[in-house]
Amino acid sequence: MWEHLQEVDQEIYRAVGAELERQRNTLELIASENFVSPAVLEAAGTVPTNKYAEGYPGRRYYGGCEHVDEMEELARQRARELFGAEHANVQAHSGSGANMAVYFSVLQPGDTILGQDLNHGGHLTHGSPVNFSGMLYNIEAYGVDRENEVLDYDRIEEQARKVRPKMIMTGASAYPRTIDFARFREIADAVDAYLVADIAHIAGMVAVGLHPSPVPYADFVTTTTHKTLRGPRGGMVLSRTGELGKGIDKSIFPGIQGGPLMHIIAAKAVCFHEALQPEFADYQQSILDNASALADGLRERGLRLVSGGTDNHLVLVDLTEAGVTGKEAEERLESVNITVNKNTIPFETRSPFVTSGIRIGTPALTSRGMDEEAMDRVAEAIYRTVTADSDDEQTFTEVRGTVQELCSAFPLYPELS
Ligand code: DSN
Repeated sequence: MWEHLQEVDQEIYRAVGAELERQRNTLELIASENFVSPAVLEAAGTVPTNKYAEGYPGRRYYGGCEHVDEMEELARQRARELFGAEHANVQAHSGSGANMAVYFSVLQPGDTILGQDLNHGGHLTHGSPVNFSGMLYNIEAYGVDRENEVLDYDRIEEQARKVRPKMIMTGASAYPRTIDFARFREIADAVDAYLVADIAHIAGMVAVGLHPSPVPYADFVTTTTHKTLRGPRGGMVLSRTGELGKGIDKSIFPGIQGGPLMHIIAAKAVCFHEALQPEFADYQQSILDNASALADGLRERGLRLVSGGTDNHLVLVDLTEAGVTGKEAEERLESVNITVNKNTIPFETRSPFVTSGIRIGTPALTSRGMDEEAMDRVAEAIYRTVTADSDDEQTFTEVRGTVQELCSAFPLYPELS
């Protein structure tokens, strides 16, 4: 495998091989990560990487685009079918770029965006002061209720009526509960604002109807393609046809991007094809079942979960009572080959580099075939690791053994030797 790479560049060959082994031998619980299928992996490594194709199918600024046109047209058609959308732009290089394209298509610098606070589960591009969104626009942030840690739509409506945003951003990176997009539409209509749904985390569930779809309600739907959707790294924007769709196409190219990544668009088309198969709905259901089992396992052992549990693919654990910070827990778990990320929790008192929580998601382990029984073992492994004394080497050694057993029982990429 990778014999040319091995011949030309030993250092990168070794690093890529080591990364494959890391993915195989660790429990990947970062909620935004996944393992693509061998078909998506192959498509992402193919010759359209050589092709310039600025423009859109049938309207390119370069010759020789007939085959990449076919790939992009298939990706667009399949995306529309998968989400029931009128218009799809599959060229966005990332979720961040997808959100930027939406803002640039209908907002002016200084306009007001009402988005979910980063500390309450939102995303950097929904208005963080260190991100272009916070630098260019006037940001007002909504959060979750202090008591039950879920979105309070009446309060958000009150806030919207007060700040009169031009756009309301919905969607989150660390929110374990279902989002009511229909209610957000009512709020947006009440203040005559655009409604944008960033479904990067939940796109797979939305595609198969296991989370309510924002497509009937939102003016724009943005997503990445590599999280629960299990495609290559990249972004996409769905919208209605007409002015909104035309505006997005112009905003992505020539607005913020030049040549699209045609090998990645080919891989997105393969991902959408896979997501249209009946097995994909089973996979999404298993992600949810596993997240629910993991939540039960952690809660029953005594860890506090933000909002008490989960409706989706992730749980947010508040470690305050466990006596470790998010940073310490992430490092400790990494030392036993379990990968998670530290995460702020609502009403956080620590810095984003330390945090009081960890975010844990099940898409990647579910792709390896792990089930609810395996999730209980994972919950036990996490619980033992974060609550052990920091010098309890025996516990850490035992947990490493459990991780190795699970990784061997659910092998990753056996076809890559
Ligand atoms: N960085 C992603 C996440 O981990 O949720 C969101 O873009």
